[in-house]
Amino acid sequence: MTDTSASLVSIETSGPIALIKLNNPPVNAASHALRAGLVEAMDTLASTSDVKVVAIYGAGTTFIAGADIKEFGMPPKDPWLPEVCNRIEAMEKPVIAVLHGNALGGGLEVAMAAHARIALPGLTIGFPEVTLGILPGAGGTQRAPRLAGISAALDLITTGKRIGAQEALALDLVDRIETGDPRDIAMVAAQDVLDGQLATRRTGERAVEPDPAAIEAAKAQLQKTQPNLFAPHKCVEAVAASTKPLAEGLATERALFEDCMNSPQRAGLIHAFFAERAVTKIPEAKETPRKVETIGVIGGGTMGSGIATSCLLAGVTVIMAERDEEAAARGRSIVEKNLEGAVKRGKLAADKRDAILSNAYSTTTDYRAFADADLVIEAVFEDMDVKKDVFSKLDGICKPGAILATNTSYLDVNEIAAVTKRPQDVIGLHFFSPAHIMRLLEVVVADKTAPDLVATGFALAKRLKKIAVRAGVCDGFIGNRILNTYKAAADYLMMDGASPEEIDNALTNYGFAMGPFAVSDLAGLDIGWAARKRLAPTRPAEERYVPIPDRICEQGWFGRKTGRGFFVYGEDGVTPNPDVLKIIDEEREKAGIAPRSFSEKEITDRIMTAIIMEATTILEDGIALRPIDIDAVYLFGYGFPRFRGGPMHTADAIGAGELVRRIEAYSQEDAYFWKVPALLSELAETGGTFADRNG
Ligand code: 3H9
Repeated sequence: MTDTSASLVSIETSGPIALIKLNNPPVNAASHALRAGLVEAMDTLASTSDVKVVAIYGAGTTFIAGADIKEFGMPPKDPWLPEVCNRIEAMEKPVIAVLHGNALGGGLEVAMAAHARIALPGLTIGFPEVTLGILPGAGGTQRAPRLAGISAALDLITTGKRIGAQEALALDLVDRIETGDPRDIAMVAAQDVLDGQLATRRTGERAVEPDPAAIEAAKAQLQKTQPNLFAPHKCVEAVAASTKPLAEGLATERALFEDCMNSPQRAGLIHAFFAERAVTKIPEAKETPRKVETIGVIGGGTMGSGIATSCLLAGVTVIMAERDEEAAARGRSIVEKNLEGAVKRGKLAADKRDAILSNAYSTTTDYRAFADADLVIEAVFEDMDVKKDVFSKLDGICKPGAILATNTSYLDVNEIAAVTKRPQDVIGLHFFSPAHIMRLLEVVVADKTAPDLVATGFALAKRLKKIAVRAGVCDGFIGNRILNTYKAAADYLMMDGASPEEIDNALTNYGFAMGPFAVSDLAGLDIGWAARKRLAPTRPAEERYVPIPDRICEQGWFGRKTGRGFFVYGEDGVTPNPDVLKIIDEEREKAGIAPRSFSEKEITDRIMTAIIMEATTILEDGIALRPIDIDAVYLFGYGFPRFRGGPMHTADAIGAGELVRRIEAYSQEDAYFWKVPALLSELAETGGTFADRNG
């Protein structure tokens, strides 16, 4: 046996069998070097007469996780992945692919260009391209229908969903499932080809059964569910071309792929992909996290129960404290309902749920039950005195080294930590409701928080399958501080002439999951009301105050939970609240405001400018580490349109100069609210971008 190359692509030959090992850690991305190596290997083996069969497999944990996303946006370098796939398919000698770990996007395309595919049981396959704003551009839209049929190919390609080996086998995307080491399986499978035990065939030579009904159904569905997105519609067009001869279909795919690559949505979605990973790069990353096996949760309301559910689903033992038995029972029933939801969604087996409830979850009315807990998270009422009381009690009860965390969404974590004798063990872990569903976790680092505590927060987030973002202490941290400004801008628009419905519609048309007024109704208008009352004594006289939300709360309308807020939540759907429209008219009249109309563009321009303005001051204040951290907070916690990449990515797309111009124009109306942050002026003057500051 000879190992002819120690590079990313190495060949090992054994008589008539050649094995190609791909070794490009961590995920064997099809970078330029890997692509070039694969073509070189094909050329070498084509002319090695002793070799009769070729098998490709991946080293490490995976086959190929796709094209190298880091190369997107750079000048393309030959050979492109489509050429690599075509070269593999064109081989005279049979080529098989052995798939383990992930065969995603370009990885699956390489596999489909081979003449047979063997899967290992833990394999995940899929076409995530659409989630990156592109389409499978290396023959995936042409070869998947040839193997799995148009309907199944459309489903995989337009959703980006990932499936396992069994499902791949059922769809004929793989030919066999074998258990063992990828190299050994490659060797055996190659021998099987030689022995006539494994059939091989070029995918491109297969015919596609036309399915116009499936194409039309996919188009109609996407028009309804994804009208704002560019790539899914192009995916359908590309798959529709698969009934043409291969070369023609591939040419159509290439043209549509280029359209996607040139779309700003592609840049936004890829930025979102990297944002999810960039946020883990924190100064404390090298610290060893503390052990967290048992967690105490204080408060069994929606938030506390959501946190408990999230921890239980991750295999952590939870003790939940409430003030009396009745409240504890209520908390328990919410956790049970949440877990039942997980069972219904297929995320949890019913017997596992029963085991969790009997072995890993308990309730108490006595904080002494937390004596041995590794971490206690309080999710009690948002009131500084209440929180201080909780923390001083925990300080007296919890073991040394236990982590004391607050889930406060606004309050000063330094002040809370100061009531304990162990401020180094105090941290903010700000979950978002519903906490067992929402992916964002703000890890709020107070002045004295120990570095290993920060690392523990991030490790816990990973375990809970959440995205942690490091934040400093200020009123509202990253997310809610921006939200306050966002909501104020929306309130000013409402006061000056736009209706809550018009504002929400403008934002949802822009791509937000929900508009600001629907969000307030969902969160509960009483929460903002309490915060406004708390801040009233310190509110500067120059600040413009919109009394409409207070007037709504005075009626006892707190949003969804009371059936009424900015909107009415009736059996026949959600409609504008006519009484709120009356309140708005009254308040405008009192303030002497003649309402004017706002176009959708003006609404979104003002709101986006307000968001970016506050986000920039957050950066200046050092509350967020980098612009991309702010993007992650808004993408994963606030329903910001993913295809726009987050507020700071959007700021770069708008341009600092234009943002400064807008703020200066708006400040003619309200110079207190609209102020140009120094950093934005600097970027406008120097031609710099926020992206330059992502490190
Ligand atoms: C495509 O294939 C287009 C084609 O149709 C071709 C057209 C011509 N490239 O997620 P992790 C990095 S589009 C470059 O933390 P995990 C990632 O940034 C592509 N880098 O690990 C991270 O780097 P760092 C379609 C990539 O174990 C490190 O690898 N494919 C790529 O939790 C570890 O990643 C996809 O969309 C990449 N393709 O999950 C697959 N993938 O350490 C995207 C990862 O510096 N990838 N990195 O932060 C994934 O879904 C997950 O990474 C995977 C591993 C499941 C593979």
